[in-house]
Amino acid sequence: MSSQKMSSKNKAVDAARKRIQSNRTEDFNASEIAAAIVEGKREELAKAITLIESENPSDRPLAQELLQAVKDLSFGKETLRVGITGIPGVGKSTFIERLGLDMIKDGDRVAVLAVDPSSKKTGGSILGDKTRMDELAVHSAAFVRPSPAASALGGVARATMEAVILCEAAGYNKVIVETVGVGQSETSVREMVDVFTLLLIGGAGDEVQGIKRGIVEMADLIVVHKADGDRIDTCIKTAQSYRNSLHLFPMPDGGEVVEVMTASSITGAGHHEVKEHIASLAKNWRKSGFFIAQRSNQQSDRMFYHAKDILLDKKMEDPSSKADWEVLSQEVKSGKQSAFSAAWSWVYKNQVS
Ligand SMILES: Nc1nc2c(ncn2[C@@H]2O[C@H](COP(=O)(O)OP(=O)(O)O)[C@@H](O)[C@H]2O)c(=O)[nH]1
Ligand SMILES: [Mg+2]
Repeated sequence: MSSQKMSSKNKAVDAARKRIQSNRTEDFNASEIAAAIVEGKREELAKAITLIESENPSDRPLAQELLQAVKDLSFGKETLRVGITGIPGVGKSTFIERLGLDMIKDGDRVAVLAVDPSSKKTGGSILGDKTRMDELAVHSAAFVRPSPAASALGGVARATMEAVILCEAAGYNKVIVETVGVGQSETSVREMVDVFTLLLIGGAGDEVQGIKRGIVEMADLIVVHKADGDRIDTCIKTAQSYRNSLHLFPMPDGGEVVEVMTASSITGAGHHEVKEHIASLAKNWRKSGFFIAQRSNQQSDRMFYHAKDILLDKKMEDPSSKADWEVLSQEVKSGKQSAFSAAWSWVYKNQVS
């Protein structure tokens, strides 16, 4: 890196630090915060996640400094990332409360993060006021983080990916990511977890459940949830019909059959089996090399998404480029230009070197 580039990067880090310091009472020192996170200080972890969730591009230099400092301090601890998806009301949060507490009984430390694409509209979050994780949220071996009310899904997903790393550095060896199974959010959650679990309701067809075929194909494990009371038989039937239709799908890359299980988070039935199955998938994948291969691919995909964001931010920083954007986006809105041609001319008109 040239000394000129280095000093402009340092300037940006300094400026971001000053801005943050002026907003917060205490000093923000990336290496100190990183050390505190690795020691397991929850407040520092929460503060760091807030920084990486910031939508303000001027917070990015400090965020990357912090992430690098954390990476330098944490060494290859064995961790497991579990994604839980399904429509609102399927019982994801209730399921996670039980799964998380069971994991803690096994000696794990558990972090729960949420990705909620609807938070922009509602201003709320899936974990929000009704977390349904009452016990987990206050447990000393758990860290429960509500979904950020960020504007762009890309932003939420990017921040969550990095939050996973921060939680692991803080000693949470199990990280559970909750996401609503509508929209595109589950695609990005798929890309940040090791085991992707789909929760379904018994007796309802795919359409009713808002489940796109593609999501079923992405799942490593399907749980027909709320298998209790007079719903048990229906749930068993639904599970069987999914098992039958999964036969038509190609064998997943990991080489493990997609199990369809039934469970209830009220009675606890099936929970032990689900937890054990998740552990056995991870174990088999570690043995076969698939676990590491999947994580490495996810790492390089993340670099790609980050680069896209950074390039766009960089171009927007240039005032004339920003002004062009406004003009062109008006033309797109009024139908004068196609979105593609406007984007093309915007990118090539003011090339930022
Ligand atoms: N009968 C039954 N109800 C459940 C179960 N799990 C959750 N619920 C209920 O389903 C509703 C939605 O649960 P919640 O965890 O908030 O769902 P989420 O929106 O998917 O996170 C709540 O009223 C829960 O009490 C279950 O296993 N059985
Ligand atoms: Mg929920």
